[in-house]
Parts: sequence; structure tokens; C-alpha cells
Amino acid sequence: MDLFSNVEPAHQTFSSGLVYLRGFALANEQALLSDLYQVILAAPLRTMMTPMGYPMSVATTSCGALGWIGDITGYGYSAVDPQTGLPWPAMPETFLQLAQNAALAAGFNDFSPDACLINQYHIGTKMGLHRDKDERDFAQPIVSVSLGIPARFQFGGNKRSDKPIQVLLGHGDVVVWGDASRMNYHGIMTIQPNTHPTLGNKRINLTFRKAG
Ligand code: MD3
Ligand code: FE
Repeated sequence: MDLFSNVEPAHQTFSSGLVYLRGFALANEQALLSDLYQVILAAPLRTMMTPMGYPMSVATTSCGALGWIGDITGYGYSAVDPQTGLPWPAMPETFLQLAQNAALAAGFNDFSPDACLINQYHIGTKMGLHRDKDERDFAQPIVSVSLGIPARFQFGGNKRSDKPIQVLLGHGDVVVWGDASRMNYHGIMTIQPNTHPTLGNKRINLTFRKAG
């Protein structure tokens, strides 16, 4: 069962510290997408390696002072794109404003993200249950922006074995994860065949973090 379908209120807060803002990114959609395409031109999407030596199915890139990277030695943040040898593209003003406005709507008034991870999912890709623990300050929230075809987000608890709930994330939806939800297990279920009028058969997620 989906906790969020379009009969639910547009803004919802859960006891876990998760705030869902349906369609919050649509107000400035055109500028956001054009900035996204510029970032991807400067720092192309690529599949990172897992420590197990397999490429991830999700393609990633980053913008901002720090970018998330993964290779055979593990996961972490780097000021340099290992593929280009250059700093990551600057975080566009449209990205920063969206992330800060969403954080504000969720009650975080001093969110200053220095990293924006861009994940691209094609049909059939997924992201297994994991927790985000490569950042320095877990008091800072995470803001996620979904674009393109919908995904079923799995939101678990503090233990991998806690049964996850499912949240349907569609184009323009923004979620702020703070406080108790910050360290919860989460993942993206296998993306089902679908098409979006502007993004085609893919989903792009922007994840804003204060990493350093
Ligand atoms: C809940 N990305 O990149 S974003 C990731 O849609 C990641 O691409 C997913 O999980 C995606 O690490 C989900 C939403 C998200 C991000 C971090 C969280 C949800 C979270 C951290 C704690 C709890
Ligand atoms: Fe994550």
C-alpha cells in the first residue's frame, strides 16, 4: 500500500521526521531542468563501483563543493570529480534555493547543503536498502527532489530488518528527511516501465546534503 497517493494532503509530516512536499519543485521547473542539464554536461552521469567490485545500476554525478563517489575502496565525498579531474560544477542557485526553501518548510532554517548528488534511474534499476552515513553532521537534514517517472521509495527503520513502508515519489515531489528519520534504512524499488513527457523513460533524483 502506498502511504502517499494523490488523495493524500500535499504536505505531510510523519512522526519519524520525514516531511513530504508534493510538487514542491514544480514552481521553478523549467529553470531547474535547464540547470540540471548544464551540470550533467560538465560532469557526466556515470556508474560508480561498489566495494564488491560491481558497477551500481544507478548512474550518478554531483554538483557543489563536494561530490559523492564510490569505488573499490569504499564510499565518500570528494572535492574533485575523479572522471574529469576537475572540481564538481558549482551548485546552481535554483538548486540551492529549492533545497533551502524545502528545508525551511520542514522547519530547518539554517540548511546549507554543500553537496548535491544526482542519481539517474532507468527502468529496471533500483537502489537496495542502505543508510546514509558518509556525512559529518547527522543533525542536518537531507532534501530529496524527484524528477521524471515515479519510483516506489522504501522507508525502513533503524534496523535493516524493520519492515519498510512504501512512498510513491513522482515528478516534482520533494522530501525532507531530518531528526529521527535521518539514519533510517531506505532504498528505491525496481523502476517500472513508464514514461514522462519531458524526461522520457527515466527518473532523476537530486539529493542535497551538508556533507563536510
Ligand atoms: C531517508 N537516494 O542517494 S533520495 C541516496 O531516490 C539515496 O535516489 C534515493 O538514497 C533516490 O543515498 C533516495 C531520499 C533519501 C535520501 C537520504 C535519506 C532518503 C533518506 C537518508 C535517510 C532517510
Ligand atoms: Fe540514501
